Amino acid sequence: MKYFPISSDLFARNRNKVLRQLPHDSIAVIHSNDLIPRNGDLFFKFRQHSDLFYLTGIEQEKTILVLIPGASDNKEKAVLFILEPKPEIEIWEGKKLTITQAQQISGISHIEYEHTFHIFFAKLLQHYNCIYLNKNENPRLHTFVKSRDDRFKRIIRKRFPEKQIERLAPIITECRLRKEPEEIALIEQACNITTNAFKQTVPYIKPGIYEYEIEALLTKEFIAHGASGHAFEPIIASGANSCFLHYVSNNTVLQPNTIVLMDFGAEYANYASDATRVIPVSGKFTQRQKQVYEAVLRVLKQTTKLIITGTTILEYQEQTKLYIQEELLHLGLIKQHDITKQTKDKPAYFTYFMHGVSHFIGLDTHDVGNKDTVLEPGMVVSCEPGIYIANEGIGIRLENDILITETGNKNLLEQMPIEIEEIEDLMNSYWHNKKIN
Ligand SMILES: [Mn+2]
Repeated sequence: MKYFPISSDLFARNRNKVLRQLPHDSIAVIHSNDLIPRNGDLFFKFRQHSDLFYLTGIEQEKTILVLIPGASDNKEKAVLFILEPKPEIEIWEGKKLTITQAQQISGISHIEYEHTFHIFFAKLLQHYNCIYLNKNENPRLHTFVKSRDDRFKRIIRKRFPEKQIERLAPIITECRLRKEPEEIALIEQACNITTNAFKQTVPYIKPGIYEYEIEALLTKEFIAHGASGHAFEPIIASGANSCFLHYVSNNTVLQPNTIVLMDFGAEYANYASDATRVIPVSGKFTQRQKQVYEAVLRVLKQTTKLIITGTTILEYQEQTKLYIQEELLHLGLIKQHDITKQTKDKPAYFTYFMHGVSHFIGLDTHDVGNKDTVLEPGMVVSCEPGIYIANEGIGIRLENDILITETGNKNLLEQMPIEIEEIEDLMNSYWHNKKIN
């Protein structure tokens, strides 16, 4: 791993949170992610299942965690199964975790090899009737691909039809929402790497370079500072591309006097950051670009103030829409009569602002948590209003990562330039220095 070791206390605390919510006469089983085949004999880069990482810190395939809240010995409440290291595999793939290493990382004392799992599990089932099984319940996920958890559920249903199966996802989701201090520190580290990469990259932006050159500079800075890479496919969208919300082709050449929207974030120790900034390609915003930029910046600042304990994303998002509506009137993009005659399904602002203003951030960029989750200290959300004017080729989105605290909130990207003067200064610093030297 590329990051500093995380204290096993964190994973033990996380497990205890889940254990406390499980009925005494039940057990829970959580599987790792699969190695996903790519083509030929290749696999996609492995990324651990966020739930399994949250509960163990183990970043290896074929890992299984069993939670047994009713175990009389505290040390038997979590049992972990890992891949058995084999020299003939290690010669190709490098060292796999030993049991001692897995114990140090996870803080779990009872660890066995994965091929013994089915014997252990069959014995365990003689004493338990209720099994909590994990599932990715993200409402936005649509896939035919079955996870190890999905396949395991099918086996249980077939082989043990008399057993009662319960959903584990709501319990883990509830726990993952509120971040422990160590987790906040890791998200902060991801944000700091992202901020640094932005400052290093922006001075190189100029007309004639390709969007992917910006992506390459960001990637270099991420990896060089301990990130595993991008937390999500970076969006480097210049000119009219900035109005396509999830544009990731990044293959257009930057034109003079246009803008480039960068939506990007480093992943550190499996924790995400998520930032968006907009840069004037020629070093200075045009009058119109500046107008739209300042409108979005005002909405960002107004919305940020609303992100406090007790509210929900759904609640303050309604307010954001009103702020945007107001700015659109000032920009001359909509008229008062557009608002008067708007319907609930087709509000006037929607042509220019068509996405949500926030999502939760954590082990996943779009982390667990819903729009109606009541915010509490320790939760982290994005704040990302935007205005997209397709026929002018101007899409402005500005995004910070906001930690909810006891006393209000904290912007974890506060060191990343965002004011127009800051952006223009940063943009011109490299060429300016060149001239001096
Ligand atoms: Mn985001």
